[in-house]
Amino acid sequence: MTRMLIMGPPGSGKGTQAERISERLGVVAISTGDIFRANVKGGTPLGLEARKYMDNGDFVPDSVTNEMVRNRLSQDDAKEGFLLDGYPRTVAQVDYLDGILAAGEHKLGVVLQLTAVDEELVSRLLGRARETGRSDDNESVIRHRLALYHQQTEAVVARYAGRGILAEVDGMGGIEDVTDSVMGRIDDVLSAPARGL
Ligand code: B4P
Repeated sequence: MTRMLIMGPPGSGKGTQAERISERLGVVAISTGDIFRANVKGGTPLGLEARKYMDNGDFVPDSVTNEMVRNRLSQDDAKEGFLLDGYPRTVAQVDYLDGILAAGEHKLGVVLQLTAVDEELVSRLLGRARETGRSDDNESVIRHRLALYHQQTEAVVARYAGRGILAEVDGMGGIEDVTDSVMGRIDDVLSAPARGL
């Protein structure tokens, strides 16, 4: 079992691929976006707070998100390993996750980074908007989410690249092809010597 992250701009296929990796490796996939959406739907205090940010495409504040992730990672199904989807998105979240992992004497095994060009991302998300009507999938909000990714989350990717655990995967192909590439990259990184699992 391993501890992994999947990162990438909105629409790059994080949630799509996380589900498939989870099935293949038998590791629990935890999406911060899905947890927020479930809370919004349930009308919980966390959902009411998160909604103020999500509808505009802004990040939910680190204090709220970090606490939520800490609670989720303490549950039994995440004790032996997990695939975190959509977290961390800021360098402060990286520091916080480092603290959680260090407290359990754990390390990340691999950080997957899906890449795709912005115009493809916008087109995928507009497609999803037509199918599901997700409230943050309209063009101006999508472009704001992309800008935030470039401004804040690329620095997170750089941090993990500096640690030698980043596995970049081209997300521009079809879903099945991207899954094959992702699984190949996971094998490469996890079979390399001296990786913390
Ligand atoms: P997320 O739920 O993570 O939303 P997302 O970035 O759009 O990714 P998602 O996983 O849904 O989409 P995917 O790329 O798989 O976050 C939503 C919001 O929650 C954020 O804006 C923020 O407000 C908040 N939030 C979440 N985490 C946070 C954090 N850590 N800190 C602060 N705030 C946080 O897929 C998109 C579409 O592309 C789908 O329709 C899919 O079918 C399609 N697709 C995927 N792969 C494809 C392929 N290869 N070819 C064609 N189409 C493809």
